[in-house]
Amino acid sequence: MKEKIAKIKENSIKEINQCNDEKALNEIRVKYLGKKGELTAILRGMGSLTAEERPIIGGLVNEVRDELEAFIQKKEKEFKRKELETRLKTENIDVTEPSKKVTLGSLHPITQIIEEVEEIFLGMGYQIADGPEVEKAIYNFDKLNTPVDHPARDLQDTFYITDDIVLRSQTSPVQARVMEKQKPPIKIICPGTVYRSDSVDATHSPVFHQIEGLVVDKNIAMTDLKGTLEMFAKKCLGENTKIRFRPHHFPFTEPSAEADVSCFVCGGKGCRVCKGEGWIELLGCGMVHPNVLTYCGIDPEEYSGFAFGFGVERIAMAKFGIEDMRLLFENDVRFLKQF
Ligand code: 2NM
Repeated sequence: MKEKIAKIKENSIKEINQCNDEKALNEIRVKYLGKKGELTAILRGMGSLTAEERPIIGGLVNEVRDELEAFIQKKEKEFKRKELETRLKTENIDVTEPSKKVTLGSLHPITQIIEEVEEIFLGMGYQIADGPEVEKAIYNFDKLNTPVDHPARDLQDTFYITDDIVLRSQTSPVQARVMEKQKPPIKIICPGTVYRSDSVDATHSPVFHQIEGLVVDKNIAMTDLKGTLEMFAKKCLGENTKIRFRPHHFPFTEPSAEADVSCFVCGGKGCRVCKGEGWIELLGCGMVHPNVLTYCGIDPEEYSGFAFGFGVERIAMAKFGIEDMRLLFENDVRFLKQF
């Protein structure tokens, strides 16, 4: 029996020494130490031994098993180290290889206009304000002097979430919120996304962008409005730009006006961009209605203000010569990267 164990030990050590990968090593482990392995078989057959032989043979088998196990593990570690070495040699990274080219994007034309207008008004001492796009009808309409029977409140024109919550149809609710919170002087512009229940065509989209401005202080007059907007038009569209005001109506301003600018493409002679008019409609504006001031907690006897607003898409289309608004929303990079 002792010779048999010695033979098993000799053979297995020889095999382990000769094997050269982990798979073969594992087969050796199964062959000798597995459930049906040669060494295990000896332990199983111990019943036929005498009481004196049993502890001696048992001890010997355990000794050989521990030795083999340790040797196998040592060999296993060696294989693993060798494998790592070859991987480190073959998978090394060439840090001198030129990297993949990253293409740099550009700002969306809408974002470009918003940032340009922000720069102009920041330069005139304005602050930039924003607020929720899902807005209370009170802020979108009531506080802006827009009565319950006004057509703008119609389900046909405004997206209602509930009876008193809407997707804002203008950014003026931001201004109502600022007036409520902040004492004059107030000088803000509010750029942002607005929503109206319109069908998509070359000049309409249910989602578009507006920039509205608001100034409230003591002794603010129509001349301040006109001077500010003239300066803005020149900075935005060129120093030779002229501006004209036509009477209009808005519920939140009184008096109200629309302002046109001389065509920045033809200078007023008439061309494709101004459709032969020489003038391009730029924005709506007016003196803040005393009711709006009152509803927002400002005393119209002490303070007055002016406000204005325009659609960013319209300006972007005119400035970049884009004839279909849908191009601004389809986000085809081949189109966008031209600007
Ligand atoms: C426009 C035209 C005219 C406007 C009014 C106000 C507020 F909050 F003061 F009442 N914000 N914006 C306004 C006035 C907006 O957009 C065409």
